[in-house]
Amino acid sequence: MSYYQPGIECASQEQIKKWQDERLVKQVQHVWDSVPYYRKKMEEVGVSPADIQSAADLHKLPFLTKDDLRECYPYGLLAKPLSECIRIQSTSGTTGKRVVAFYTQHDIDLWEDCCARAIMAAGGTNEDVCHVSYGYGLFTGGPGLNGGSHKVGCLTLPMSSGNTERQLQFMVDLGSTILCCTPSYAAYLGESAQEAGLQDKLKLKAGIFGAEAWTEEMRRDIEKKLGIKAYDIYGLTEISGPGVSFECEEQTGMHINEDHFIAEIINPETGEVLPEGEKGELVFTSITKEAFPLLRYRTRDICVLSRKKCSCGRTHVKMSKPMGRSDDMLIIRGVNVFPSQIETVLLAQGFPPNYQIIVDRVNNTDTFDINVEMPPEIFSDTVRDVTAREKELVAALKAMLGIVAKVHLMAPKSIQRSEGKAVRVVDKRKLF
Ligand code: DLL
Repeated sequence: MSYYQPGIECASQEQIKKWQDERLVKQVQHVWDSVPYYRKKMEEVGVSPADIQSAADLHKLPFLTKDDLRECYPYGLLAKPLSECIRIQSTSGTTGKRVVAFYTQHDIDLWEDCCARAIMAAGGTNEDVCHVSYGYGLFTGGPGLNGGSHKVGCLTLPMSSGNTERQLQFMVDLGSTILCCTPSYAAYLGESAQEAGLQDKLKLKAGIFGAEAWTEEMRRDIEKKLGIKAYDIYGLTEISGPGVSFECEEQTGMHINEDHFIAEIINPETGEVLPEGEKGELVFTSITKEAFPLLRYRTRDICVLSRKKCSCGRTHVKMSKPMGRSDDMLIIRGVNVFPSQIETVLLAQGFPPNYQIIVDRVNNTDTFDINVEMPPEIFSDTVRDVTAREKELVAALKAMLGIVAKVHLMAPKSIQRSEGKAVRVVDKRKLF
């Protein structure tokens, strides 16, 4: 079976609307019947399933946020009995603020279909060797693209991330033609291939890169180093994982799989729904998922939607690359990091909450430094003791965030105080 589904991906606007209307009505009834938390939220705003007759009524439903997910952790939003759920995935990196998502077999199927569509849009067929270097495990990148690759019928290499030398060796030996990983890792693989003189031995033709922001300059750099066409892919754990939207050959935005997800753009301050073409926060409603069907979930990603006709023939709405966030989450080396997690670790380790996070991108790799003021008692310790405290702090931060930060311990009162909001984050990356 082909996962480029002209009947679905190129359906008329009327057909898409019909699917969305019917599926939304069913989905609202499903969550009302099976999730007491949802029912309460809907009752609080005086809405019942009878009020939702079509997608035009979507705005009547309350928003759902990460805070709701945390409040309901772990099983509070589950809409199917555990006996019917077969998988859990979780957001990248974090421990303190982990979000868990559940899947039935049906949910896995539709997620893998979405990833298969992305692979087909990048030119993938059953002749391809698909090299998946996204992390496997709780992170959705590896499992999602792996499943999509199987559905397309590619020969799938479940490499996961890391061990760059072996990645390149397999790429050459097995003739990988499609690479799936974060753009940062793709850039690193490209650089390493160049250094090892392997560029001419690579058979790669396309790459499917996402999970973090990347610029057109970075795209060109990766394309040149790996000799490929590089495609963007977007998604988030809460809405299933990668494949919520993906680029086609026109590369003017990512088609959202509208038969599964309804997208809205809202004003992040007021919650007002904005007309097509206006920039705002992206909100998703999943209309076909069974186990973890989120309605009007605020992604915090700032985007623009466009229904301009696409030369590829797909009719599904396109979203721009995310242009920022409406919260303070940073994505560093593909991992979601909240400044509040860093503060939690500092306080637990006996440091004052006087710190500054400095993020930059050097040679397409994120650098992550944290300047931390020492309390006077540590400052007066011997150099050896201070070094030991620094090591402990680095380890505790790694345990919390899942990535390593370079910590710089500084003298008390050396970080500039602010008269207004403290400037906790200095993000020097050019991401958008
Ligand atoms: O990053 C899922 C994914 C895996 C997407 C592999 C693409 C490829 P989370 O860890 O839950 O899930 O992080 C979701 O990452 O809200 C965006 O802020 C950001 N993000 C994802 N894709 C892109 C992209 C995965 N293509 C959060 N460009 C989202 C920019 C992206 N940001």
